[in-house]
Amino acid sequence: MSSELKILAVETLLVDVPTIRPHKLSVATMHHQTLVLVRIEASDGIVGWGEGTTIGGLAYGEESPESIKTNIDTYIAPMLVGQDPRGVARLMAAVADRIQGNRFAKCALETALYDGQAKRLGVPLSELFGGRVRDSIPVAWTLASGDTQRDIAEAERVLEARRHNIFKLKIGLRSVKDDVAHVAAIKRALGDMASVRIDANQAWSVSQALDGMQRLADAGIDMVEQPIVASDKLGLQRLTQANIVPVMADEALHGPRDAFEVASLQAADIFAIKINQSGGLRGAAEVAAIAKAANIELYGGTMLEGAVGTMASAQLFCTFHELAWGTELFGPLLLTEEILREPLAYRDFSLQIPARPGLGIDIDEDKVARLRRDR
Ligand code: MUC
Ligand code: MG
Repeated sequence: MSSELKILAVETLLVDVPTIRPHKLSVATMHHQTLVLVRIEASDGIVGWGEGTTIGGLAYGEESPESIKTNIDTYIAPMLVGQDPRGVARLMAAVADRIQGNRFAKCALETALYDGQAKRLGVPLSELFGGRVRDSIPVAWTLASGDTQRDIAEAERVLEARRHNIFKLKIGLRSVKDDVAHVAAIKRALGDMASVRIDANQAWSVSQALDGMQRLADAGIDMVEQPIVASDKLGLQRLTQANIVPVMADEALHGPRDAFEVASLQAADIFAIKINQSGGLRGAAEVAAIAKAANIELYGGTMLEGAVGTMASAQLFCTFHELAWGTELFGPLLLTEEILREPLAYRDFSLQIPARPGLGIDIDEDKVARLRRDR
């Protein structure tokens, strides 16, 4: 590699964007999302973008938007500036050797490097992961207004617009009985036109989960996501092996090591693959490979990222041979502000994946500059 090409700057931007309505999870109620964007500029003029967005400050994970920015700016960016941007694997290996944890920060940086390198090579990012097997992917919508009638109206609206026919319901704040009544009412209203699933975000005990899963199965719910605390993999194993309704692991998966443990224990039927939770695109691809080897089905998860993280995820997920449960890559649709010159294309219940080089998106840098928090 020529030594002339260098990384000139690594910039981390915090961008606060209001949500279209309150988004209620068992761990947090979101009124806005803080996008953590990374911009890497190289001496050939190529700019790569990445995203390390999380949910609810420190409510969901152990990295906050502010810690991601501080740790990149203070510790990781200085390792990258002046280096050749073409050696993505080499750079990320050096970062892994010297930086503990910080999966979201690493994901944002790795994505920005891959975006830049794919643009340099003139190929979509998916090509760096073996090439795509599909040009669009199904996208679920999360109903989480906290109000049953409002959720039903919202579901009917997006179903009618052929935007989503898979719905994930956020529960865990109320009693199991009240939550199930809410879910059952929505499923009754939508009938066979939609797949309805729930995500309790770790809210239940094992016994609550066994009770809740039976009631949910009776109501026609297709799958339950992370019903119990992430660290209890044996509990997840009990729920999976109870064989009531398919169980998806989400927060239990922090990269390949966890994936191996959950797969070895046969503690999930489905993995939610998330690029940020996995520490980057390569980590996520490894999680998916472990799932495949263990005959665990795949679902493309989200940390409610904006357009950058959403498209990075899509560019990876479209390379998976099987994606039995679709994806939930709807993050940008939950936000009131558009940061792309041309919005992502959602139609026919799917997200269309551009074939242009890199992530295939065009960031409106003026808009981002207006929305960013840190100056
Ligand atoms: C999660 O736990 O899956 C995904 C969709 C949504 O509404 O929240 C996220 C996080
Ligand atoms: Mg989840």
